[in-house]
Amino acid sequence: MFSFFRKPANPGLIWLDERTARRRIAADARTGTISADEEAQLTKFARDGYFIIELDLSQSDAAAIDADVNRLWNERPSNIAFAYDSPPKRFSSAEPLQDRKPRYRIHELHAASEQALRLYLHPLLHRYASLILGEPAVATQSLYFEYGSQQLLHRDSTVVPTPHFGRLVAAWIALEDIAPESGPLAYVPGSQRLPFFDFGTNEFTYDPSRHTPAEVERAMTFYSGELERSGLARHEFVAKRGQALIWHSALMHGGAMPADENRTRKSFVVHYSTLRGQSSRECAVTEVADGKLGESVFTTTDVLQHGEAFGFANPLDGRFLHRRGER
Ligand SMILES: O=C(O)CCC(=O)C(=O)O
Ligand SMILES: [Fe+2]
Repeated sequence: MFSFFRKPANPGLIWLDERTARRRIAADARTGTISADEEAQLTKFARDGYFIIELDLSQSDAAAIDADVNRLWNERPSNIAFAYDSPPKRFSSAEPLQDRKPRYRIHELHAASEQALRLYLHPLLHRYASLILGEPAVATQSLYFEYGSQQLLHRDSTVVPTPHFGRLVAAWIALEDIAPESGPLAYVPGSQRLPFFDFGTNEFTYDPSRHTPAEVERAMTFYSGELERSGLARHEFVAKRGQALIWHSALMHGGAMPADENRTRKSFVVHYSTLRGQSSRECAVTEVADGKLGESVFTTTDVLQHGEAFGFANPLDGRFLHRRGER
């Protein structure tokens, strides 16, 4: 009805954002292409921009990840990186007593932990990521958090670049029962439909090498204004170990402010893009090389496979690309 009065569609749409989505999901269920569970979850995703599933993650699986994280802080290898906000640093430059503190994250833990690798290539997550993207997915990166991230609400498609805007989906997995005071994952159902801030001419992804702090400020003001105007409610995911929340690349989410930031909030995040659209994966680390502080950028084209699940190998084990931002 009155479809010609509808606002222009958001950029970066996927098939689940189209008006035909409900019909197509039902048709796929009728032909047996998707199961009844998948039908229910995709229907929820089309409406709310997320859904929650249960993964097999036993107490001892989670304990194995704890042990792997402890080992990284003890052995401090150079091919795994940790970070707060800025580009990550190699573990080899870590000061465990100072650096292992609230908000830190580990990049590509799957390269140093068998259980993290199992989650990175988990068949159920890959099945859903592929259904959402409408084609085979590839895990592009993993992030481990020991404490709440305290990240402001944001949309991944505007901060995690992908070759095709919006061809991105993410999964957040609880590695322990999450305490409400530890700063759970926060998210706003339905917010995937809000408009995007345009940095230029149809440019929606933040590029730290070109966009100024003033532009970032304008984008933040734009998004908080849109969110407020929408009246959409913010939820918190007080998850049990093994529960995973899968979200749309435009769903607003972040880390709630913890009442006790020293309370652990162990979680593992995997981002996925399309196997066909993404041929390599880059990662920058901040480090001193030739006496100068700057970023070294590495890349990999190696893709790990487990059954029908695909995921990029660790870029820090890959090829050196270039240095940038020498100071
Ligand atoms: O774990 C969190 O608090 C947020 C993580 C997040 O935003 C992400 O990995 O995209
Ligand atoms: Fe995010």
